[in-house]
Amino acid sequence: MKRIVVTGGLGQIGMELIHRLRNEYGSSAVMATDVKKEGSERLGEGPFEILDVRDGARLAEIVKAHKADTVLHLAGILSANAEKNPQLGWEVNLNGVYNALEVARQENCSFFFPSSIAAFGPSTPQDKTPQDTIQRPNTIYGVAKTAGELLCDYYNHKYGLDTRGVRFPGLISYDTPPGGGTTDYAVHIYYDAVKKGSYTSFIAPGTYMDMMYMPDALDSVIGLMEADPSRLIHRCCFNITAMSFEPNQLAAAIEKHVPGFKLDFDVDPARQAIAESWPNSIDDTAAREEWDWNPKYDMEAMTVDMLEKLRAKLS
Ligand code: NAD
Ligand code: AKB
Repeated sequence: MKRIVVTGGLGQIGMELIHRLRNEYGSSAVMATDVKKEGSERLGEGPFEILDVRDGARLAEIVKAHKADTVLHLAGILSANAEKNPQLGWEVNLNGVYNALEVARQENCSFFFPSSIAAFGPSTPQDKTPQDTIQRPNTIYGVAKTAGELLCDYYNHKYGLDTRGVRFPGLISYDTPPGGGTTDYAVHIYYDAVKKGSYTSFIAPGTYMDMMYMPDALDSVIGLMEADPSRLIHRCCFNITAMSFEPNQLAAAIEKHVPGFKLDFDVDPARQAIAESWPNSIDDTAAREEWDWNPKYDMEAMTVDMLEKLRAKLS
């Protein structure tokens, strides 16, 4: 990656990824875009353009003008929000991917697609979910992610486009709040632990989902995009994970550092149904074998760092 365009750059992932990419490749090499402008000042030095990914012609102008060789397509509507407006979810999450792939094809750019554990569904094997398995998701977010994965692979075999992607689990971070997903409870719990010493979870006890700390997620994007293509058997998308837990286990890890921390539950049926349709844990052997994926943070290391960073941020 030398000259990069990022869509959806002001979200939970984009904001941190752009800082990291600009440190690595230079500020002027990384063009940040998003449908909104609010928050763009937090990106600091480097180019920024307003872009709605439903507007393929505007995306083409930006990629051409930037002389980009890589498009990192992060723009999206997360699971819980997409379920509230499925039409918008489809337009942004699938038509947006199609537009971005077409531009990447015309400009011969490498392409990164952030799929999700949401690309699996109730009929997928739930434990140690294999890399290649049944994908019949029942959310509009998951349907668009699965279709996006297939489209990325199609562009690879049809046009030889260098498409690559991962199935992110729930991402946990302190810099930018999550954008309306099902795994957001695992971020909110840390904020409330620091602010109030207690948290009310919208996800029920016993609900296991894969999770990852943001520094590992950023490493995964760079690691995969820089990987030797001759080693890649898979393209779109690789299972990756760092941990799997249910709410009480996370609360116990937090309680070690926030004495007296209390967790209770007020379950949201909509988000609970989504969570139950996703795997309990996924198998990321293919990513480990094909591009040396190896996360650094487990639940304990993440908890220590999250609490330290949030105490500094919220004090
Ligand atoms: P986010 O909601 O925090 O950010 C998404 C960004 O996309 C926002 O800044 C939003 O303004 C922008 N956006 C929305 N509609 C747009 C449009 N029409 N045109 C251009 N930009 C638009 O999401 P995130 O957590 O940063 O996720 C980025 C990508 O990674 C998404 O595709 C998401 O599905 C995927 N992903 C995220 C997670 C996670 O836990 N954060 C897990 C799996 C996959
Ligand atoms: C969500 O909950 O929607 C995201 C995801 C796992 O895709 N965090």
